[in-house]
Amino acid sequence: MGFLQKLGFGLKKSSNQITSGITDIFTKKKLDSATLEELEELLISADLGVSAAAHIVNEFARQKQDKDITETEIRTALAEQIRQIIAPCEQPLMFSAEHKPFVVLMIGVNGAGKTTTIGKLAAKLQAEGKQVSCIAGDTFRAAAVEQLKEWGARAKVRVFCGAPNCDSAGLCYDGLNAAIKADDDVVFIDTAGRLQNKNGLMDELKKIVRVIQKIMPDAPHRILLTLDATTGQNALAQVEAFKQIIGIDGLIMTKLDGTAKGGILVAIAQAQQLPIYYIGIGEKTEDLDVFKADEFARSLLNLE
Ligand SMILES: Nc1nc2c(ncn2[C@@H]2O[C@H](COP(=O)(O)OP(=O)(O)OP(=O)(O)O)[C@@H](O)[C@H]2O)c(=O)[nH]1
Ligand SMILES: [Mg+2]
Repeated sequence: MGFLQKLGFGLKKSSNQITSGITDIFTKKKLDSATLEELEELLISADLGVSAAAHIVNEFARQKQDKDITETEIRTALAEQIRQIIAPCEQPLMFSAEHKPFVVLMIGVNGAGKTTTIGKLAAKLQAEGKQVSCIAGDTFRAAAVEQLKEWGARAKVRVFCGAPNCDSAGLCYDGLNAAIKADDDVVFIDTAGRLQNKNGLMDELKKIVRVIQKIMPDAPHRILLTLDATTGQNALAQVEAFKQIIGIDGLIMTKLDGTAKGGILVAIAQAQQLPIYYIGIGEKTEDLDVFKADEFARSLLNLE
């Protein structure tokens, strides 16, 4: 199965909720203001957010009101409205050779998929011929280091790690120096999602940035926030929190497979002007791919 097929498959719970809702709303009914209101509520309940839902339905109504249209036409028109909202987020992440190494700091709450996504990206870049290393900055949990090491072994990528519970920023400092010495093209820094408390986590992230800037003043070249789609509306609050404290260059949304909350990607695109570089639809390397607005919008409406 290709990524697109898998995406359609993974988003089935989200798209079924929306499309069966559309069927219920429009069966034997006219496209009047009451049905449009129901449609808006449906999109809100599918996690697209109040603002995006209102915008989509208004545009849809402007074009289609009082016209006799089939259900497929309704879905196609909605997919196009969604595509327009999320299209600005479709931007390639260039692991530019101008920076050597190109340093990527991966952040996000615990369980969001940071370590897994680093593993997948490292494997992909390695396969493309880039020299990659990973720094196991999550020194808080021994299992986190092991997990990254397993990915590293699979991808044949070096993983830099320290003693259990060692200072994370210090480890990142040493890891980046090692990467420079080894002439790596790309370095991924894994971070902890959970510390004693939120302030502790945020202070540690800021400290990591300060410390690596002592070696490379323009690093990290990307700070990527990993978001778990299954958390729904809470993902919006996570973006805000990390944005305020350390700043974000782009997003990666994981676990779009098997959730009914895939619409959250649309809410985030509407609320934030941030690139969505990759989406994850499973646990394997091939289950991560670049975000394509058209594919996503059509899959969310169960269109081929
Ligand atoms: N189904 C699915 N599972 C995923 C995806 N991405 C990650 N996972 C799984 O989610 C779980 C958590 O992923 P991790 O990569 O450990 O998350 P993390 O952000 O590093 O978590 P902490 O280290 O605890 O902060 C793992 O079991 C992953 O296999 C995805 O796109 N789809
Ligand atoms: Mg982790």
